[in-house]
Amino acid sequence: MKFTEQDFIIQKELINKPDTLVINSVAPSNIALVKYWGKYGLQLPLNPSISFTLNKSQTKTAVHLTALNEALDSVSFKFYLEKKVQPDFEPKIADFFRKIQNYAPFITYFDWKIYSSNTFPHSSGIASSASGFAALAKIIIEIEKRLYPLQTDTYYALKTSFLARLGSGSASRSTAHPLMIWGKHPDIKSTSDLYAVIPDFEIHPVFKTYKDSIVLVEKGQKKVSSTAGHNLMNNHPYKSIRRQRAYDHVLQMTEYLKSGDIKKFIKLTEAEALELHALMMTSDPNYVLMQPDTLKLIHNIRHIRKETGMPVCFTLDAGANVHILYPKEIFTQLQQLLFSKISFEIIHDFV
Ligand code: 2P0
Repeated sequence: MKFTEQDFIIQKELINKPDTLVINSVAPSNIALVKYWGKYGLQLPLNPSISFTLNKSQTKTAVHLTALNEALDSVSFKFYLEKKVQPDFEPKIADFFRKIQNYAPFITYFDWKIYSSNTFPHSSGIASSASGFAALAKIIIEIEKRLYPLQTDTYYALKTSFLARLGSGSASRSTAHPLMIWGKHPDIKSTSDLYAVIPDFEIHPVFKTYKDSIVLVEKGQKKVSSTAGHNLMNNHPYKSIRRQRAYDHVLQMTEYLKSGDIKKFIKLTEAEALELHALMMTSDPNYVLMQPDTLKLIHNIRHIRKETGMPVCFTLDAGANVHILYPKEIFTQLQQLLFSKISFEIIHDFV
């Protein structure tokens, strides 16, 4: 079933308006295997991407709503992160509310207090915008369900991803488990640029319990904001070839995830991570986002794989941190050979 933007627009008039509402939600982070890099229009992806949804790295959000006498032109809200008012985050949230107003007009009938906390250290380089906007989108859909309860579960699920996308592209892939594809792919049914979908194939058991140990090589604010990074693709010399390769990679990745072909999975996952960084190194201006310790870890992971035959590999986000991916059965061996020798903080997450 496919939905259009038009399908997600709802009437402005409220039939019933509760005086107060408190709603909680939790949403996880995700790690892309084939990366989203570059966008156009209103948060639409230049290429399709596919990701594992994580479990431990989460944003928990609670909203307290108070009904207003009449709807405002924009949403009145305050945002608290770890119980502290965070005005720095307000412009991005205000922008999100503005973008979704057509699809959730009821948001302007309330005054919002938004309380968020992350299970991972803030500014650790783990994308809090993905889990953060996914958690907020879930809350908005929960309100919609209460005020307009007539739609199907599929509609609400896809609209959650649709709204999350308008907050942050990768957030569209943080709304369901264990795997999501965002971006239209001509050879994969039901995919859309508007929202992410759970692929309609059975994922091989080995990947259902895959682990992602995230090594926090570099904490702190990102060197290049994601939005600035995506914009670098607009005039990138490799834009069209990257697009074609991402199409091919998403299709290949779905094959490996189905068949459980870990060897090919490893080769493609690492190639995608390096391709993302190669794109940044060849943009104008260009960026080197890896640190010496990122490279050391990459070499170490490859060395261990070669010497022991263990199926361990890495992927990277748009930063210096390293995501180490492996089947859960080899955790103890990796603990001895690798993790115990790393001096950085490690978050042992899983699919
Ligand atoms: C991804 N990244 O697929 C890619 C790979 C980082 C590297 O999506 O501007 O925070 O909010 O849509 O989603 C990070 O970008 O950017 C990202 P916006 P987002 O996960």
